[in-house]
Amino acid sequence: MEELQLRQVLEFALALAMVVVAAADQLQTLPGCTSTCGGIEIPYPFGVGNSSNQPQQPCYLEPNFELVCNNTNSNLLWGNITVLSINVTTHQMDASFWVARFCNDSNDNNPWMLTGTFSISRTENKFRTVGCNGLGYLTGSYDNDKFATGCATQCDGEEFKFDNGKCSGVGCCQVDIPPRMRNINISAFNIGSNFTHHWGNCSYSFVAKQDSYEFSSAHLQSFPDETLPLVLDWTVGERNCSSGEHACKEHSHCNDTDTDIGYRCTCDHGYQGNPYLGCTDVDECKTDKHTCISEQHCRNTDGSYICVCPKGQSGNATEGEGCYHKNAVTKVVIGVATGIVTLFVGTVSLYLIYQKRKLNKLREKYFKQNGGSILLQQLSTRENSSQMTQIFTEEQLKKATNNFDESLIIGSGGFGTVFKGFLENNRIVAIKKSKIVDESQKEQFINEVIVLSQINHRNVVKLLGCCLEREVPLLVYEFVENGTVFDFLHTQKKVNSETWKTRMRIAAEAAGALSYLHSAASVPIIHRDVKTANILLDNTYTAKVSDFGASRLVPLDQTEIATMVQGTFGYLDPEYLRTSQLTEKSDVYSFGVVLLELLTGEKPHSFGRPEEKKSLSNHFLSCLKEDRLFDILQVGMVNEENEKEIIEVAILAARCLRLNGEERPSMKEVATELDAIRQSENHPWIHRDQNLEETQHLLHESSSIIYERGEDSCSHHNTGYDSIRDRILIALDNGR
Ligand SMILES: *[C@@H]1O[C@H](CO)[C@@H](O)[C@H](O)[C@H]1NC(C)=O
Ligand SMILES: *[C@@H]1O[C@H](CO)[C@@H](O)[C@H](O)[C@H]1NC(C)=O
Ligand SMILES: *[C@@H]1O[C@H](CO)[C@@H](O)[C@H](O)[C@H]1NC(C)=O
Ligand SMILES: *[C@@H]1O[C@H](CO)[C@@H](O)[C@H](O)[C@H]1NC(C)=O
Ligand SMILES: *[C@@H]1O[C@H](CO)[C@@H](O)[C@H](O)[C@H]1NC(C)=O
Ligand SMILES: *[C@@H]1O[C@H](CO)[C@@H](O)[C@H](O)[C@H]1NC(C)=O
Ligand SMILES: *[C@@H]1O[C@H](CO)[C@@H](O)[C@H](O)[C@H]1NC(C)=O
Ligand SMILES: *[C@@H]1O[C@H](CO)[C@@H](O)[C@H](O)[C@H]1NC(C)=O
Ligand SMILES: *[C@@H]1O[C@H](CO)[C@@H](O)[C@H](O)[C@H]1NC(C)=O
Ligand SMILES: *[C@@H]1O[C@H](CO)[C@@H](O)[C@H](O)[C@H]1NC(C)=O
Ligand SMILES: CC(=O)N[C@H]1CO[C@H](CO)[C@@H](O)[C@@H]1O
Repeated sequence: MEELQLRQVLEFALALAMVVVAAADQLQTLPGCTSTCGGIEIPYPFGVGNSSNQPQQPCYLEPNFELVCNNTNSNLLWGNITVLSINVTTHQMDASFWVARFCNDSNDNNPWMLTGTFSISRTENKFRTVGCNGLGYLTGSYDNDKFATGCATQCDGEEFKFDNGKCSGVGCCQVDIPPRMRNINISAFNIGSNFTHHWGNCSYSFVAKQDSYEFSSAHLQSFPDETLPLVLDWTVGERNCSSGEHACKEHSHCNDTDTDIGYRCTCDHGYQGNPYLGCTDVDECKTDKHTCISEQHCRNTDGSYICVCPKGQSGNATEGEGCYHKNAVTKVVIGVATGIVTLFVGTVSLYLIYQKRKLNKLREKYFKQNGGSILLQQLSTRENSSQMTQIFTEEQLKKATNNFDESLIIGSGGFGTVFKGFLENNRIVAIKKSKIVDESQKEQFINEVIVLSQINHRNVVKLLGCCLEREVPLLVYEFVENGTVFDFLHTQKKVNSETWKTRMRIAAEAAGALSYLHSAASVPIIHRDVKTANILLDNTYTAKVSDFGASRLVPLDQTEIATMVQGTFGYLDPEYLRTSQLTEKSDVYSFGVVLLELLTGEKPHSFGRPEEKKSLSNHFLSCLKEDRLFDILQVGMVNEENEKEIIEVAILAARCLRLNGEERPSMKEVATELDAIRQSENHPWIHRDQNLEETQHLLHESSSIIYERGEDSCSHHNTGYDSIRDRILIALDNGR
């Protein structure tokens, strides 16, 4: 029951809504105004009286549009013209107007009309005269100028052929209405007085809608109509569109193309209705105005429409084209492909974001682990900013080395790899990438980085900065061009006394640097890996000690011993190996080996040599013991002048190589002694004068060394310098 009632209510509401919509659709008047009179619609701007809603509100736009409805005979009057219809689209008004008549030499009717701004439609009307002696005039005025037109028709004879249905000029003549014709006055006359009255005695003239009158010969005797419809063109106002305000409402526009007085309003394209009240959208789909295949393919839009294919189809829904079913398989494939691509892109981007975050976190972690915060703290308290250790980002160094390009490797070994790098300011650097780092030595490493970065010694390779964002920190050094002393020595084939001078200088410079680092810095810095491969040469062959202290990064675990032996075998302090006690004297021992290399041009250890000569230091010492020093020196280097120097250096080397670290000279002593030897080299007269005394001293020195060891034997070569044996033996006797 209730359901039924509800349905009824709904149906009623729906019906009401439809009525309202329909009413709104047809609304042509202002609210509260009479919309029809005698079945004739009265569209705004025309209107009758005032609005019933608002008594002071006229229903018409201007006085010119005021109509009167005679309720008695339901006549709609515009002045005393009876209105037949009004069209807001064409801007025309049909009205019935009197026919002028002339009979028996007298005017029967002479109608006239004041049209105001309205004009007689040229396109719709004709001026006609009917009669056989007829003459018709149409006069009108424009502004104050009067003008007239008209036509005459005469027909004589008893048997006359008329063109019924046509106003051909026989019995009926017609002329066009002149433009801008207003306030008309129609007159009809008979031509002359002598005419036969066979065809009737009257003439009729009228302005009428073209097809509203059809001539017939019968009309010559009795004209059927007192009135005929004529068409008036109407416009609004007296001014044109460009003169400001107009009465055109929404979705309409003002048009004065064809008007001489006033303007017209027209709905915009795609809209319909009364432009003086506001136009509404045309639902083209409901009309036949659309070009779609059918109404089902049409979607109305505001002011227009679109043609669409039904769901699941594609193509062009415009007439003549066509919609077609999408291939289901294609659809699935496209769908799946799109899904996969979306998923892939999504996953990849998520993964990349995740990786990036992970990397950043890792970098932060390593930075902390590698003592980055300590370093930052240290740096912040530092005053001299020019000496500042730079903290490089991993990105910077990757860029500098073209992502650690193998072609930029300038050295590698147990410690890791050294790359040549180009910083953004075009500075060339050497970037050292260590292999593994001992966790417990992180702080020590940082301290060393700080200390080393402060060192500004011309014979120490400068540490420029580091990168801590990696598991293993990267160190950035100044780039030294001419390779290592090791390469310099072992590629030199021919030697002479000049060679010796250069080697002496290199030895003195390296010793000076090591001495400085052992004593001058606040914390003694032990190199631990002094060897010719770690002494670099710049473009003026100035020695630069490198890898200083960094060797501490290499922990002494099992794997590292192997690499250690590989890299520094032959230089290693035997005492340090035995006790694991690291002192400055370990560097002194290694430096002793370096001196041996400079003296002999031999590698510190060579498996290619016979058993007793494998270790250069042992071989050297046994040679010295057997007074065969000149057997082991590089051939071609010794001459009369430098002989003594060479002996002095050999003895210094032997002291450096003492098994007991405490008996070795300090690095400072070594440096001082080397400088002194070089001094005497520069002043040969001193050398000669003190020759005997010096030699005595030398012999004493070497004797104490030689008796420390007694193993290996020196192989016999005839060098022509055997006499030194005697001198050394004498010295031994003296010393003991
Ligand atoms: C209609 O309204 C006008 C003012 O707009 C007023 O002068 C006139 O008297 C009104 N006519 C009637 C019949 O109320
Ligand atoms: C209305 O029409 C009747 C009959 O034709 C006429 O007598 C009357 O005067 C008309 N009224 C007006 C106001 O025109
Ligand atoms: C129309 O009305 C005017 C007065 O308003 C009158 O003078 C004229 O004769 C009338 N014309 C016709 C054809 O009735
Ligand atoms: C007005 O004229 C247009 C064009 O001739 C026609 O389509 C329309 O139906 C007419 N409107 C009325 C209300 O007579
Ligand atoms: C015109 O004259 C004829 C005859 O002379 C007469 O019968 C007729 O009534 C007249 N018509 C008019 C309108 O006076
Ligand atoms: C109309 O024309 C006739 C004849 O030309 C003339 O007598 C009459 O006064 C004119 N009427 C008006 C209102 O102009
Ligand atoms: C009028 O017609 C009569 C007879 O048809 C003729 O005799 C007379 O001359 C005509 N008058 C004129 C002015 O044409
Ligand atoms: C509109 O009217 C103004 C005067 O009111 C005139 O100067 C102008 O030329 C007119 N424009 C058109 C397009 O008729
Ligand atoms: C203005 O009206 C004329 C005829 O009255 C028409 O040809 C023209 O297209 C109209 N212009 C606009 C913009 O509606
Ligand atoms: C549909 O076809 C019509 C007529 O061939 C063409 O004007 C229109 O641009 C086409 N529409 C689309 C969306 O291709
Ligand atoms: C058709 C018609 O009524 N004709 C008349 C015209 O007037 C003359 C005299 O004035 C008549 O004789 C005709 O009969």
